[in-house]
Amino acid sequence: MDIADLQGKMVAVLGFGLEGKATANYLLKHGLNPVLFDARPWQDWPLEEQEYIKSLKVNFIFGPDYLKELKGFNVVFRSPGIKLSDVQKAVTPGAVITSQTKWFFEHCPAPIIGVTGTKGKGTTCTLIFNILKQVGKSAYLVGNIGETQPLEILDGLAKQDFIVYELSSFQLQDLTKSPHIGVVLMVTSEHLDYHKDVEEYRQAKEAIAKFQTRADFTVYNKDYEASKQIGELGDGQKIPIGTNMNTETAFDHFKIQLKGAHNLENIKAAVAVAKILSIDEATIEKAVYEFKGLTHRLEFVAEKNGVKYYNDSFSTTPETAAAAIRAFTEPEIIILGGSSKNSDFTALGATIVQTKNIRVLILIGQEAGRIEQSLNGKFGGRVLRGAKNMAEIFAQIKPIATAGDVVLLSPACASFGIFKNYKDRGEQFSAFAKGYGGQEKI
Ligand code: UMA
Repeated sequence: MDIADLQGKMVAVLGFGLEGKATANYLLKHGLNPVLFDARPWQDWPLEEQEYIKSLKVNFIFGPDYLKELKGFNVVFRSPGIKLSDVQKAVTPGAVITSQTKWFFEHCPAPIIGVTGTKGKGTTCTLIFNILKQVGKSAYLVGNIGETQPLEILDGLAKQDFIVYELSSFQLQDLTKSPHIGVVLMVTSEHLDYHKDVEEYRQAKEAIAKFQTRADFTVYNKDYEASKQIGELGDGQKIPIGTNMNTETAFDHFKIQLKGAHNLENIKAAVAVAKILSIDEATIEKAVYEFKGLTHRLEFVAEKNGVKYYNDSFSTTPETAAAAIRAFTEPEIIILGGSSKNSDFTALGATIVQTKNIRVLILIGQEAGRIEQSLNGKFGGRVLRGAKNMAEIFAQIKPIATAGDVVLLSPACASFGIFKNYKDRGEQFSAFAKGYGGQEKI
């Protein structure tokens, strides 16, 4: 289906967040007249958003019953946060359900390097993007990372450009085309509040490799069963990576600024992609050594009185928190907890018990109790609970942190309840660590 095929059709844009806005603008630019749908009632939109929506001069159907109004629409662009199954149930039979990502994949003239995995996607994509930029390629970084929106750039793309696409399971699940280079990082449990079970979550990611031809490539982490299963799909040329597999490039580990063993896996994946693209060793090395990582991902934020503070607020799963915990040999004070995503904390609990350099756990939010239970009473350090905001967390840290300690925020949980989102949580942590957070409060 091409843009011209949409003329005269009833086109719906579902969800008016980042993706919905980009999609609506793309359709409007092409002379179409989409109708906007969103579960959020009109009166709940901030005034400036209302003004913006009005300025588009399109019809919109907002409110909790929005999906009921979908009947009769021929083409529906779904935002990733809206469940595909809900949309399938709501549309008239025969309607085309697509999305910004699906449309982009079907129309992009440039090779797409797609990266998926439970965690590490953003870091790996950014490193690949940096390597491509380093060799002077015209590259774009798009997708779940949320920077450039793909439909904003689609019309201007040419064959020689490169697209680095961070793909979440929500974006991958209905694709019928795979990227030219598909990267499958570690895949474990995540988003079980959205997907029915781990199996559905794994299946949702299959499109990263399933539709590849022999001219394509899959880089996958063979250490994770689910990654291996996904990576082995399709006809692409397979490049497994993993802990026991060295990249041909020998890195000086002291020069790598990214922390943690899991980040070495991300580096290996990015290097494998660079090799497929025949990028020279010196360029790869330079990009790897210069890369400091992303904000809120095991980011070093401050050192105060010999105590180092690391912000890993993006860590919203037990697996990522365990990986962050293992990244340090110094005595650790760890902040864990938040709102629930139905995660299983058993393995995280075991990691905490086994990691002898953990001095203190500061447990917060709804999941504090379940995390404490996962320790089975075997944790030798101190457990502090009850802090209700970042000021109270730092009030607990101050009297106990001593020179040489690492204070790590790697919550293993979503942030809602105490913070607006993971960014807010990480920003507040960084501000307090640097000494200017909430000064008027303490
Ligand atoms: N909405 C509905 N019905 C629903 C759910 C949402 O109408 O059932 C509406 C909301 O009221 C809101 C709009 O849809 O107005 C938001 O749409 P969205 O949730 O799809 O969010 P976008 O703003 O379009 O952002 C999405 C991704 N969000 C999700 O996948 C939930 C962003 O990833 C992504 O950066 C952006 O597209 C650009 O591609 C966020 C994320 O949390 C950061 N991703 C998950 C993750 O990384 O773990 C997958």
